[in-house]
Amino acid sequence: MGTERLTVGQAIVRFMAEQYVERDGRRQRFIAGVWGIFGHGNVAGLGQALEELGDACEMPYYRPQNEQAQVHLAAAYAKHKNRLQTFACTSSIGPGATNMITAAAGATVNRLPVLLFPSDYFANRLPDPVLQQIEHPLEHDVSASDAFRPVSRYFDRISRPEQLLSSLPEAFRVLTDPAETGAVTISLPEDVQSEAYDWPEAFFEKRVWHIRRPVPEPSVVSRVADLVRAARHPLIVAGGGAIYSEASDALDSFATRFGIPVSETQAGKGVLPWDHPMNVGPVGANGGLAANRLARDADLVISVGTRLGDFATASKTIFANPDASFVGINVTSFDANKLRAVPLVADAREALSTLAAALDAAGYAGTDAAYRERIGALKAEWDARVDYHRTPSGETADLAQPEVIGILNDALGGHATVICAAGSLPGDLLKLWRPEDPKAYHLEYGYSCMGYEIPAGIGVKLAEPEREVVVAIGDGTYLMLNSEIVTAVAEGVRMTVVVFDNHGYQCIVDLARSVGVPQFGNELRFRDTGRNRLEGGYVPVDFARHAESMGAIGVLARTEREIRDAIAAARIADRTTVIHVPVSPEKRAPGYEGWWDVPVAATSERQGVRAARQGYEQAVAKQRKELA
Ligand SMILES: Cc1ncc(C[n+]2csc(CCOP(=O)(O)OP(=O)(O)O)c2C)c(N)n1
Ligand SMILES: [Mg+2]
Repeated sequence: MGTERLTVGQAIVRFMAEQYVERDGRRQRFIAGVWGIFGHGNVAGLGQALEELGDACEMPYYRPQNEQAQVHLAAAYAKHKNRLQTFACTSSIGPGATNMITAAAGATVNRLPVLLFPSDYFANRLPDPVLQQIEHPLEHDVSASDAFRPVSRYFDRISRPEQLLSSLPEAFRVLTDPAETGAVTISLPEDVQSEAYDWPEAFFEKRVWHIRRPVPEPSVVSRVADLVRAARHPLIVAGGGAIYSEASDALDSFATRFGIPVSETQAGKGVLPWDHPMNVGPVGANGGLAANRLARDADLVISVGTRLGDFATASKTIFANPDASFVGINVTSFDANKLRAVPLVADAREALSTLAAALDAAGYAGTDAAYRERIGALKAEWDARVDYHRTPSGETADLAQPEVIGILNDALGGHATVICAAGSLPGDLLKLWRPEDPKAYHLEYGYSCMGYEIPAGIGVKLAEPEREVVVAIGDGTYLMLNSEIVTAVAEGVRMTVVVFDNHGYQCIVDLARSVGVPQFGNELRFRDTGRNRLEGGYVPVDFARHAESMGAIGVLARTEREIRDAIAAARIADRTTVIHVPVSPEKRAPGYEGWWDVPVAATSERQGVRAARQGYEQAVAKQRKELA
């Protein structure tokens, strides 16, 4: 077999171009392109390679404004593609590399594949310390890139070119494995990146990675079927895995045939359309009235493709029935075993259809009429609450956030993808947004990383250009990471960014109040020099003009009419539009019998803190510690 002489950077580009995935007989390229910011670490390595080979390999290069953002973008792209395709990201050494770590953690937490190539200091060490080298005094082989280790599902450092021969295939195995996927990091010393090697030609042959759908073990299926048949009030909790596995049809028929209600997590919302008779809405700390009441009484909880984060379980208080049994359907054994569940380790779609067949074979007819009636009544009550919150009341000077959500959702319909990640919006969207397909609701609420939203909008738009995309973002979050608007403009991406301006971090204001802390540091206020605190007037920010300065269309919209007009114009605009909507700092959707464990100071001179602590101790007492 012949060889081909290429640099490490060139070999990576050639290799990535030949990696495909296949699931259910559908095949596609896995790496859609490479995002990167160049510096001395990668300009002669991956940078040179992309310039020379990118066109021939159909491996396009994209330039973000910030390395963190490119990884968010790649993760969002992968999420919208149900993990069947992603981007690779390259950075220079030191700060360029560490900028990617936050978003790498987000990808890993959310089980989304992203392939990262931070650069690293010289393997030959001759120029040490190279610009941006940390120089750990004790461990000479430690570099900034080592900080990727705890946030990656696979990490390697290439100190000799031939290490790629084993490292790259392993990287793709992890990326394309539904149970192992997350951030994969291959750190590339800047000298090695441009060194040449005689690669075996076979290394660049087309390779198709099969995305497995593990089937459940028959003995566990029959055990779970027994539990379902014995249950009177079963409840399904659907998470992101149900969407990635494209299990909507299987879940629909399972829930409909057996009369088992489906509640949803942030990642799972949309797996059934909001108006599906068995969709009882969100569960947990930010849950709705229907799902939370059903969860409280459920005698069997079947989770499907969820990591059961504290928001979904209301910090282990929402499944309050002491006799409840738990079943965990998950492709990842780690998640399937949570809540001490009977673990049905399998692909969500396969598990649901196999379980349905087992129940049919056992002659199971589903839940009784009384339970189905209760489900219908609770759902109707919840839908009416949602209507109520979404309808403008005229009670506040500026529109309230839930009202703006209603206006946007009505104007855009149930197939536009709404994107969000942090602040008070995720909770309100979870309760109030009404998706009509599984790709119409895109929340990053595993890492809840402020800054995900705008890059994610670009990622979703690149994944599905025909889709209407609306990024719902708080003012505080916008101020943290907005520069990818420039990228959206450069790439010709048309999306709509709606900035909910309530003068600061209002969800943390709410949280501070709940732990007895008065207003402190969370609003965007001038310094009151007398008190030396941030207690002056609001700092005004003109978000529309700010967006205009980056090349987008900027609009200020205060009323329902203005928002509707702005959305209508944004839909036919030739580029990205940013709509600045001032909203009431006070009014958000209320809680519905959920709880979130946030500790309260155990001692304080302040009466408010002591009162909050008392309430906290009562709430903590309801936590199901045995489910830890
Ligand atoms: C990167 C990052 N830093 C800090 C936090 C903690 N945090 C969560 S929400 C929030 C404030 C968000 O403010 P804004 O976007 O204006 O939304 P609002 O709460 O006003 O709805 C903060 C600081 C976070 N989630 N992510
Ligand atoms: Mg805000």
